[in-house]
Amino acid sequence: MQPRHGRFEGGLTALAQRRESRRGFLLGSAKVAAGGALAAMFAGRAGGWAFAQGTPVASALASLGLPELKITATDTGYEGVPAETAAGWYLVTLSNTGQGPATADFMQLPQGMSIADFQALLKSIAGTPAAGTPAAAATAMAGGTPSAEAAGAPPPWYYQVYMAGGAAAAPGQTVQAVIELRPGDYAVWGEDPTVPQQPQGLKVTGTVSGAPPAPAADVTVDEVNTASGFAFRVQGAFKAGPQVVKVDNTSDQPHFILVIKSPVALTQAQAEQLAMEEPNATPPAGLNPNELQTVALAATQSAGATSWHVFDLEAGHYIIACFVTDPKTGKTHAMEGMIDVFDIGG
Ligand SMILES: [Cu+2]
Repeated sequence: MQPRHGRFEGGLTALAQRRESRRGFLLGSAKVAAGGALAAMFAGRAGGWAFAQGTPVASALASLGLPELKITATDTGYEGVPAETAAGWYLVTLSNTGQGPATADFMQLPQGMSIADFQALLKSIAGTPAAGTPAAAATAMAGGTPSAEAAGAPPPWYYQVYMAGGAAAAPGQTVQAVIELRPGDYAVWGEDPTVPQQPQGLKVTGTVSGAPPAPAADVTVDEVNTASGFAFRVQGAFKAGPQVVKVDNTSDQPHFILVIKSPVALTQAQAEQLAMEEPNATPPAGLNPNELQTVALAATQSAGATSWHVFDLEAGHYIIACFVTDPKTGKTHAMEGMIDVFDIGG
């Protein structure tokens, strides 16, 4: 179990933090996981979601006429997930009525793993008596074999299964995404073993037919392999207000895009430094880490997956990053180059 996976590992970090505060343990910590001051900021002190209130449901994706999966995330689970649906492209509309931020990611389960097995697996991570220690959870993940190597280890299947992606929403918010559901058995889950939403099973039958949708995108983010690891290739410019963002994973590992708002402008080098630094390292001058906020997320999608999202951004300074761990190096993708800065003018 050599791979280390950000999301699972992030959940572990989160567990430790939960004793102090429930506030930061959800998406922020889950998305940042191992590695770097930036990660630590979200795990412990920041990571609060800040969204424009009353964001209207974006019509840009709704007008495609795709079948819709209307899902409500509550403080305990997901409502509106059908037991079974036909393969194809879907508009996912996620409404969050819970107290904390919520994610609904559509991840196929590996061969032989039922949704009950997956729920039990997450429980074993989040609910072990010594929960909060990476070793305890890693042991659970590794099937009970204690090993320093396995600390925070993710299951290797995580890097092999199809993940369509999904949406994430702050409390009270409704967010839309367009994803491709290929045939198979899915878990709709929060991408973190410690979130309160119980994963739900979804069987997708038949085959995907017809051309994929082609909504006009304001920004396209290609997720690519590079000599040093991974990178975002951003085409177009992020702007203020709701916008459609196409995410194309053409690399060979899964990625998410965490959109982080910074109170101060950061250079690319500073952002990279944040991703590399030790958790307690001094942040760049002028940056109060507590003021970093998660404002949007394109949920994890596997290699070869394409999705569209509506990000509603305001003027300001931003970082986009992926903190999935590269099993080949043990580093987060951000540490390998999958981090960028951009500004949106007022
Ligand atoms: Cu990544």
